[in-house]
Amino acid sequence: MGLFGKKENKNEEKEKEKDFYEKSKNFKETLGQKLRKLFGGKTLDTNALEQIEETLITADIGPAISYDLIEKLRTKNIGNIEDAIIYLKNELKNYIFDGDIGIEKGQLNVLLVLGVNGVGKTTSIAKISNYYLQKGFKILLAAGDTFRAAAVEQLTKWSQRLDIPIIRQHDGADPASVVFDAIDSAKAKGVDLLIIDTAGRLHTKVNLMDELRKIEKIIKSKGDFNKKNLLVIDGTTGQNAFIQAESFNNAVGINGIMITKYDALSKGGIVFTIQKKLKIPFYFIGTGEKIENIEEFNKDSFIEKIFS
Ligand SMILES: Nc1nc2c(ncn2[C@@H]2O[C@H](COP(=O)(O)OP(=O)(O)O)[C@@H](O)[C@H]2O)c(=O)[nH]1
Ligand SMILES: [Mg+2]
Repeated sequence: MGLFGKKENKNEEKEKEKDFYEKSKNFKETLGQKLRKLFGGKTLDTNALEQIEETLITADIGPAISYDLIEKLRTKNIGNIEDAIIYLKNELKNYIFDGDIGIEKGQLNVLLVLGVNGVGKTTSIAKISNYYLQKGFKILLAAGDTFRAAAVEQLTKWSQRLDIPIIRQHDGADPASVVFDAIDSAKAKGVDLLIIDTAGRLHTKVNLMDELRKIEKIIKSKGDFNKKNLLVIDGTTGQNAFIQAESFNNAVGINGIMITKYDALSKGGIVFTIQKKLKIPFYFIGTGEKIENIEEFNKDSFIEKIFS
């Protein structure tokens, strides 16, 4: 699968996707559940260690890290899975880190939300808005995904539900121009947080990364404020999410990541690979389709989740 996956035929695909998540919820097993099912009550021998390694890899933890972990585990003479899980949990904490998004009230913060179609950008923007609304932030949204009429509508609906203003132009408008207006408006209104939605794929000949670079340039030209690029990745897509992180990071730079769909089939291990290779912090986890299904990323509770 390429960077943009294969999502085209919108509605039908979306319905299928929903169906898939609904069903998969019942089958979702955490890494901990899998390990306990395979090895509970058994003595861990060399064979078992190899199988544990495989199980880590299927949870997207990546072959290099999985290999490291198992080699360390081998020297410890741990005989049962519960002790092995305790050991793995502790070790894995060395492979990830917490990040602080660094958004404070009383100044203009601009959050540029990036990611391929369908990962959950617009939904995440609604969740993040709600999260900061509760902290008393004054928020403004910008409908920068002008390439799909439905995208502008979707964000507009959220803005109505949350009762926050939105800057939008006509479908197909230049997103850089939307961003230009949005920053002026944010300054005029004394907004604490401007959140900009972007397209995940362009239905024109324009290259997405060029388009994003243009938006970046406009933001920079608007002065000096706290600007963060937030990449949204779908936790169910595994290694493809790593490719996305690498591509967006190379093109425009990523300050932090939100991993979504952690309630669905997510294996979560991709967090380790991304942090090891790209050293990018995770700020939030999306744990469902509802507005309140958002958590701040915390490495200890993330590891607990994986092994729960
Ligand atoms: N289960 C689940 N679904 C999510 C989550 N975040 C987003 N979605 C769903 O993913 C689909 C695509 O979301 P959308 O925000 O439109 O993605 P975008 O194309 O990146 O803007 C929608 O059906 C959302 O409800 C999440 O954390 N968990
Ligand atoms: Mg969207």
